[in-house]
Amino acid sequence: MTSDDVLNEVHDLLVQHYVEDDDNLFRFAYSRAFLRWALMAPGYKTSWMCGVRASSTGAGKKGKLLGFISAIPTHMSVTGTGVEMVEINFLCVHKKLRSKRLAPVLIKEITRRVNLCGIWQAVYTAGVLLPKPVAECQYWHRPLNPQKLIAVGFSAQHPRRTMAKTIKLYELPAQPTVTGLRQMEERDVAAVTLLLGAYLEGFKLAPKFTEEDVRHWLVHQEGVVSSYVIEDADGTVTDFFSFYTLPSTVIGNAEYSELKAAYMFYMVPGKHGVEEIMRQVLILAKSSGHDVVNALDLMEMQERDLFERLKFGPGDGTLHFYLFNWRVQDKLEPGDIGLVML
Ligand code: MYA
Repeated sequence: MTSDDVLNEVHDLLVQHYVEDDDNLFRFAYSRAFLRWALMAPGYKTSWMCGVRASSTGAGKKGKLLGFISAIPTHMSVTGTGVEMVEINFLCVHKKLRSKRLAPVLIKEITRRVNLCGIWQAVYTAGVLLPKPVAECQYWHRPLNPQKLIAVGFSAQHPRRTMAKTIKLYELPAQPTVTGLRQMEERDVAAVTLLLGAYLEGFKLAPKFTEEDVRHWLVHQEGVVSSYVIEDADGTVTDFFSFYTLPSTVIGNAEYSELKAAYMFYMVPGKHGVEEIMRQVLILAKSSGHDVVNALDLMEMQERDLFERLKFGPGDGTLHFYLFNWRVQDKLEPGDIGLVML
């Protein structure tokens, strides 16, 4: 990831071959800056970014990258026990090499490399159902640009609602509506670490973030992670929230090539409730050119009513959470999950 060439190779493999929706209309298109952010986490190791290439085609030439998997270190709290583990992400095999059991090879190899460092547990999420999820969460979607979402087939047009009425329905104020809201900066790291640490203790599966983690994951980075704090009149930070930007390629549409989605990331409701905070996310995501806000029904966002009041609609995707080599007594509820993976 420190080399632009390798970053480009991973980026290109994922843009062309990574996760698509069930109807193959959209494919995640992580930006280069996003991949650096996601993979160069505190404590990252280059040996945990594992690729498979085709044989070299000539002297000094590297073969094409055909498969990839990554691990980053994380300190997780699982039903009250602290566990050093890794987050596995970006497992991808070139479309022409599918169903040849390359994925199990990548998984075994990353397991070996992680084990070499004395780590025996992992957490990962996937849309597919594998044995055996510790939790299942549902996606919700809040249109910001309904006209485009309908044109690309992301949303269906309501049969008895005109486009003008649809646009009006999803209108939002141009500016945030709470006072004391500003972008999170480096100087907020200590306050946000304390607030978030205390908040995440309330969940059965959640990371434990150090100040270094918060600096990496949560200081505002334009176009990658958007983070905000809400301050009291005396300058005390009372609330925090963030979302990340993950575009998707619109496959085979003549009019639009990309859908710009914002995903709810970490938040700490304090003086303001979850609903008020999510409303600020909608406003800020809209004013920064996003087409849709996506959220999972985890943390305090499990209430159907809450999503409906904010005009989110339920998605057809389920995200399964998995733990490798760690058993939880009972299946966790979405409201037990305080972890957001990218
Ligand atoms: S989730 C994102 C996964 N990526 C995509 O969906 C991108 C598009 N798809 C592809 O690139 C391929 O279809 C993939 C499979 C690579 C997914 N997680 O090689 P195959 C099993 C785990 O013939 P392919 C993410 O990144 C499948 O059940 N296993 O298949 C988290 C079958 O196994 P079995 C999966 O389609 C990844 C086997 O692979 C997944 O060519 C966490 C077939 O292999 C999946 N998402 O390639 C990985 N999909 O026969 C686990 C299929 O047994 C980490 N399979 O049923 C475990 C912890 C490791 C670290 C431990 C450290 C201590």
